[in-house]
Amino acid sequence: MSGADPEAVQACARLLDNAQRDVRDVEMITASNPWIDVERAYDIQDALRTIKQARGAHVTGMKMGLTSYPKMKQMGVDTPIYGFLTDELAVDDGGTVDTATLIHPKVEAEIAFVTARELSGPHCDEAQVLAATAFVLPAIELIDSRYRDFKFDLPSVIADNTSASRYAVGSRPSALDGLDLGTLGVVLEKNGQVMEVGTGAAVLGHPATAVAMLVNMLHARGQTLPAGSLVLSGAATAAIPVVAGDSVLVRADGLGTVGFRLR
Ligand code: 0L1
Ligand code: MG
Repeated sequence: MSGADPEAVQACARLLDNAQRDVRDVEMITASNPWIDVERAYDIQDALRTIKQARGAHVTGMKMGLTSYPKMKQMGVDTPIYGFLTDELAVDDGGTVDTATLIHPKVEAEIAFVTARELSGPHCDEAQVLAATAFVLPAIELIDSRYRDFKFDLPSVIADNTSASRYAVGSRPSALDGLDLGTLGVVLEKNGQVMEVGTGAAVLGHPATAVAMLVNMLHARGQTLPAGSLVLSGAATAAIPVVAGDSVLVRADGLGTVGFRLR
């Protein structure tokens, strides 16, 4: 970390951690901390991860966010963002999520990668990601911004771990042989009804491109993506709001399904 007051970084991370634990929305963090740029926002995200690990959470993977061109345009940015996943966020396929622990949840369909080898930047590309992929899985990400009304700017959402809240991956791993993740179709259902359809191409043209971008972004912060990493590559569909009583399911061509219920 450089260029930021470590105490101020810690205070921001604690505020966002408390908001999540207390299920309480807060104003976007840059409103009262104008010094937070993208680099400082990743410092806050790192501090948030350290706070959670100190409490016993284990990092289970990484996620890419803002990977669709419409979302990037809406935020006025040309680069996606990344966050981390922990065991506290993992939901079993077919499991249940308690909405009393959530502020204003939305779900989106994703494709998850599990890597067989370490990947490092700065020039990681789609081919390297595919060569290093052990298998892929259908995934659902539940995002739940800690910011009031889901309103934030880019540094604020990075500091808030890219709205990461829960995730589930399918139970059946698929090797890449014969799969074209770029053209693969994805359906997001709620209560048995199709709500959104998408393709792998909605994720930066190809989900492996998003993973390569993650690796190159990690390199810029002196990190690599270790072998055995789970990566949520980004939304293949728009995110839809969910409430207690809803059941959500993702069907991805050739990858199977994954779902959970909210109570
Ligand atoms: O996973 C995502 O694409 C979410 C990134 C953060 C923006 C949002 O909460 O919509
Ligand atoms: Mg997502």
